[in-house]
Formats: sequence, structure tokens, C-alpha cells
Amino acid sequence: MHDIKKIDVMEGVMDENDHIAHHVNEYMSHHGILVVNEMGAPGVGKTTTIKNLINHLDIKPYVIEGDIESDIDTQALNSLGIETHQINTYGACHLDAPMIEHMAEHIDFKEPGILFIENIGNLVCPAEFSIGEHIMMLISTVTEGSDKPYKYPLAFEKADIIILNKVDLIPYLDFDEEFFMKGVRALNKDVPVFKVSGKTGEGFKEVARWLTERAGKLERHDHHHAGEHNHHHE
Ligand SMILES: Nc1nc2c(ncn2[C@@H]2O[C@H](COP(=O)(O)OP(=O)(O)OP(=O)(O)O)[C@@H](O)[C@H]2O)c(=O)[nH]1
Ligand SMILES: [Mg+2]
Repeated sequence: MHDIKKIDVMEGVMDENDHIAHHVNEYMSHHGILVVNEMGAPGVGKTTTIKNLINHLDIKPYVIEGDIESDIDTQALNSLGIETHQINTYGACHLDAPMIEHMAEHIDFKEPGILFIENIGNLVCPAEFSIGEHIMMLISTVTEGSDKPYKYPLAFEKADIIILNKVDLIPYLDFDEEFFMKGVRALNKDVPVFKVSGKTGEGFKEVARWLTERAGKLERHDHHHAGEHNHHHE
């Protein structure tokens, strides 16, 4: 994490971001931390999803909250006993890898687990910047309308998992699930799509299981590396 200053300044902002993102990803992998970059428009239920998922996790959760201003979500999560750290961008519409790298230096990753990073509420900018995640998690909702994959393709294309939230509201809306899924599949053939409700809590158990499985694979990878570098002094 400390040799990032060697980057050629001519490489450009995106290259530099990707380079640091790669470092963050390696650092987290070696600590057995699965990094989930949670993105979605304002109010889709990003914070609600973190709260619900943590109820179903047996492994240690860490949270970084990204907001333009305020620490409302961080206060709410901390008051539930969830270790949460705040990043404010004061204008920028997305988090970037240097912000996460800097924050990671202040977090004590005592045990393996999952780091949820709630990105800035925005369906456009966050999709363009890697922040070192293993999993890009897109939160979409039935309230936004079924045409969102067609209008905001990059977020849907890049997602490793899609959460369709607020399904409790389907009876009151004209959400066309078939049209939505057709749009998703045109961009992202195999991405798993989980239907959930932050109101009733349905669906999150399955998402938590999916994430735990991913985290498990990471841990085995980490132990493998730890073994390679371990020198036993007896
Ligand atoms: N009916 C219903 N409301 C929900 C659901 N999930 C979240 N909400 C409500 O939607 C509002 C926004 O939820 P948040 O979790 O704060 O959304 P967010 O994406 O974190 O919002 P920002 O951080 O501001 O971008 C809150 O009032 C939630 O109670 C759901 O599944 N059904
Ligand atoms: Mg939030």
C-alpha cells in the first residue's frame, strides 16, 4: 500500500485510480476481507440493505459510508453496534480508490469478514471508478421503474450481484419485471438478481449466504498466501 507514490503522473487519473484500487484489493484479500462496493441511486435502500444483511452474517462486518455531506447513515449504523467509518466527498459524486486506501489505514481489520462500502447515492459516477472491491453490488428498486437497465447501462453491466429492493411495494406500482430482466440480461448474462424488501426483511438471507460463500473462498486464498510467507521460528 505504500509504494503508490511511484506512479507516473502522466498515466492519467483513471489509470492511477485503477492502480491504487488494485493495491487496496490485494491488501484486503490478504486480511481476509471481502470488499463489497454498494452502489445505487439516492434512497434505493443501500443503508437498509447493509442493516438487513448484517443480521444474517456470521462473519465480522465492517462498513465505510460514502456521502457528499453528513454522517446520518454512519450514526445510525454505529448506534446499532456496527463498526462504521465515514467518508465525506464534499461535492464529488463517487468514491475513489485513494479515499478507500486512506481510510483503510485507519481501520483495524482484526478478523476476516466483509467490508461494505456504501458509495455516493448515484447511478452513474460510482460505476466508472473501481475502489478495490471484490464485489460490485448494485441496488435497484421497483420504485425507480423497469427501464433503468436501458437508461443507465454501465452500473448494470458492471454489477457482480443485483439487489432488486422494495418488492413489498409491487402491488402499488406498474413495475414490469420481465422488461427489467430483459434489460439486465442484455448487459450482464449471468449476474445473480435477488428480490428483497428492506421493509419485510425478505430475501436478505439468500444474499447473505451468497456473500458468505464468496468471503469463504477469499479466506482460503488468504490462508494459502499466509502459509507461503509464514516463517516458523521455533
Ligand atoms: N417500502 C419500502 N421502503 C424501503 C425499503 N428499503 C428501504 N426503504 C425506505 O427507503 C428510504 C431510503 O432508504 P435508505 O436505506 O436510507 O436508502 P439509501 O440508498 O441508503 O439512501 P442514500 O444513502 O440517501 O442514498 C428509507 O425511508 C427506508 O425506510 C423497502 O424494501 N420497502
Ligand atoms: Mg444510505
